[in-house]
Amino acid sequence: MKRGNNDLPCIELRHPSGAQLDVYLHGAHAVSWRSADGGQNLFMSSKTDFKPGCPIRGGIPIVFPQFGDGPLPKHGFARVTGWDLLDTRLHESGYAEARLGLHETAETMQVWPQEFRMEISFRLKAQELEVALAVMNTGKGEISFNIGLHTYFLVDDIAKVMVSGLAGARLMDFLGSRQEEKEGREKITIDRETDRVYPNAPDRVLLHGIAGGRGIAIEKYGMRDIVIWNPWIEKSRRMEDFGDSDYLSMVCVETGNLRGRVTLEPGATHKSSTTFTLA
Ligand code: TA6
Repeated sequence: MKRGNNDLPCIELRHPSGAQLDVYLHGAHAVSWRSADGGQNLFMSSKTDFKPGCPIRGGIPIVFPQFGDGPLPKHGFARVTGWDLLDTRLHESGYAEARLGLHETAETMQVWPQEFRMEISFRLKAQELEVALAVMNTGKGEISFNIGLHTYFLVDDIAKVMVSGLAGARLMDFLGSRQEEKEGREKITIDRETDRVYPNAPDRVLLHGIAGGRGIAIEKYGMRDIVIWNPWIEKSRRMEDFGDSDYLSMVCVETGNLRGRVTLEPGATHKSSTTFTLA
């Protein structure tokens, strides 16, 4: 564990191949993923804050228990709350793992009066990162929540980015009619502000054009939805913790139960994960 930006504690998870993942306890937020090939795979804004209570802009923000706007802080409180480091280890099957935990606090009970335990496991291999989530309902009543990963990928040039694997999938464009449409493109490119959800999306998509001209496979498990987001020019200018030209170097391909919610009976556990594999 090191002291990172603003003296916040940060875990450096290393794999024998040389791959490394840096995760802040603040928000259990992965801010850097350097694979064994030396490539940095996550975008981080140069203008982000590392202040308690503030979300970090970039990396892999955790969305829980709310996606988007609503009665809770946007995208929920998990990404702005301090998590506990449960353990780190090199697993006998060859991945390096860091496990972090979160449960209800007086602050979370004020905004979301539910008892829960949540764990996130980062499992790092040479060219692969799995992020696994588990939520346990430790209360006496049913709970219902969104959960997911708002992953910011580093790209060389947004004009060269392409997402494949969503052709024929249903979508809703948050910037358009918000009516259900169908994705007609085999290769989705980004040339404007993009903010669209693919409910019940295929479990595997490919993102082409991440830094170094590489591709990455994104495989979700127990997660229904995918969101693709890029703020483009005008929204970038309005975001204080985001550089005006940062939209050229990033794309969010988010995975989770973001449109739909998960409902858990007392004592039940929901497990979900996303595996990122460099192609
Ligand atoms: O996931 C897309 C989105 O909901 C966009 O509408 C945009 O607001 C983005 O998330 C970033 O949200 P944030 O709260 O991190 O600024």
